[in-house]
Amino acid sequence: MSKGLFISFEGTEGCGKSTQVKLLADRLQSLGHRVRTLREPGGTPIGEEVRHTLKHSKNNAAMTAEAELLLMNASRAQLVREIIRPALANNEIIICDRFYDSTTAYQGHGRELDLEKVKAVIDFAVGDTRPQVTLFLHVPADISAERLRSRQENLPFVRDRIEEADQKFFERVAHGFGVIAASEPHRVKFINGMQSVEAVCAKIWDTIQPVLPRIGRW
Ligand code: Z5A
Repeated sequence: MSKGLFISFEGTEGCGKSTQVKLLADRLQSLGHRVRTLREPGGTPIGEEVRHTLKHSKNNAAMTAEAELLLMNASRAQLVREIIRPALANNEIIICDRFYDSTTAYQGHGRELDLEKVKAVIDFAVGDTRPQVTLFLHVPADISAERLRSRQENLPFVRDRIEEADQKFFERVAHGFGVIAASEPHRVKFINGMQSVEAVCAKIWDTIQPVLPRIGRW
């Protein structure tokens, strides 16, 4: 009998993942499912410290691409073993805001690290714990940047090392997500993130609903 369900959300910054993670979790919970929402990097006390180091620490400016790759996967290795595996064994639904496709896109394509080495690090971090369904929210780069800008206008400024990368980096990341989606169409579902929040939510539901009966209801 299959155990739990593991769903990941992927896409470039501001594509609407966090908005849709919450909407999907609320809907599943209202139907009686046990749902756990997580984010990467982070999701555990250790992972949240690693997240701070990766993004906001005042000492992180000199971080190398290799250190970034390993820290992302240190956070992931902890999350998989501390939270995801026990929750799946307990028949819960995991919804994760980013998982290893982000490493392939950002550290592999974006930072231009060797893709085979990136894959080996990911494999070591996750073992056989992999999402059954990945929702790839696609928005063009200019919309991604615009959404981030408008959100930041309403929040106090917090420096983020990864967001300081140049435009070419983000173009490579966007290309990387396209390559991933094309290479694994059975798992990675392309969702047009340019529609209204409600329309994106409906499309996601159409994708997720058919896989729910496999794990039943509680
Ligand atoms: N990273 C990595 O390099 N390697 C890895 O392995 C992993 C991650 C796991 C995590 O940042 C960073 O780590 C990220 C990748 C890297 N770096 N960058 N740059 P994060 O967790 O802080 O943030 P994020 O994952 O990039 O997502 P985000 O910026 O929080 O955006 P989002 O969750 O995709 O979007 P949102 O918050 O739901 O929406 C953004 C805004 O758009 C907001 O104002 C919404 O109200 C609005 N919105 C949402 N949907 C719509 C629609 N449909 N229409 C119009 N407006 C909308």
